[in-house]
Amino acid sequence: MQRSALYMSAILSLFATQAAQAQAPAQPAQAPAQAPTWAVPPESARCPSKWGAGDEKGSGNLMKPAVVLEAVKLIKTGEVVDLSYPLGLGMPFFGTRRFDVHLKRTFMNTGSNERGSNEEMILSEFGQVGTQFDAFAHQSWRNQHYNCFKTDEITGRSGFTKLGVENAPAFITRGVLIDVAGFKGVEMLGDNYEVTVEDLQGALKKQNLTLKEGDAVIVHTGWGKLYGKDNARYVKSCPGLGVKAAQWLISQSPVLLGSDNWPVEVAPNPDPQLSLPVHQVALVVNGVHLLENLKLDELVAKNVQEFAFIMTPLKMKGATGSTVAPIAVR
Ligand code: UVW
Repeated sequence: MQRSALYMSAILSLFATQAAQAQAPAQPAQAPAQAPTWAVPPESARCPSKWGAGDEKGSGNLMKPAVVLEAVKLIKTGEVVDLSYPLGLGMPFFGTRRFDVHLKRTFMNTGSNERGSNEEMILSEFGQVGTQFDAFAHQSWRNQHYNCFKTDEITGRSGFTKLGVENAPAFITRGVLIDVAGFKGVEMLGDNYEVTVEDLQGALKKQNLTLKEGDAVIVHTGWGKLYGKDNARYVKSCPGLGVKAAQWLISQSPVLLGSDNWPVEVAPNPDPQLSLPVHQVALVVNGVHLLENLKLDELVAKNVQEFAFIMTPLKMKGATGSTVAPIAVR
């Protein structure tokens, strides 16, 4: 009897400790040694966005007929270069993402012509696998997204009710490849090399190009050499844009920022207190889309640095992004 009372009291005290821990505010794992190198600006500096209160298109607003007409002038030979990887076995995944294809094999239809039909069921995060385009629903600062939409006010059982990828336009614009790896004289930048403003400006100068409003700006790091070949290393870290480099590019008013790595930005960030801050700089603070896992080898091999960039994200209502198949045409 006495023993069971002691047992009960031990269990109750364990529950009490767990309940107290659950209620306690989350504490940082360790006290930061110094202030972080970047923080999300206050609401007053972010909202309303430069495209107005309630805007859901962000940089998509830059896709205007004049931009399309300028882009098609870059098409001289009609050569098309694919900028995406096939979706399927062997592609690298971030975290628990997946892409499972279940073939629904031949169904023989009735009729003398013996028509066979095949189709498939795919279980996947269509918004966030393969060559992928990030919409503004994808990232937040705490409970706030681009233009200060609040996560808990724009989410439903079947997706986001605001900022979903269906708000993105079809992109037909000038594409500019900034070959940072080439500028640095390497095939591939180091595993966590931070691309700087000087790298971008130096590469553009070497390429004799300047950026224009509405450009699809694509940064070549060479990291794509690992895609499908050493996936473990590909997703463990990557060279890419630092915060200042992303801010400088965004100050040039691009329609999107893309790269041949999985997050566009350097990962992990050199500041150990920050988790993928360029995702917030672009998607949350400035409303600029990101384009990840681009296949740039052919573009680089052919020395194509200015081209017509064409891409239409899938109109998945309320999705955080879209797997895409962009092309460069020259
Ligand atoms: C992350 O959240 C890491 O997503 P992605 O880099 O695919 O945008």
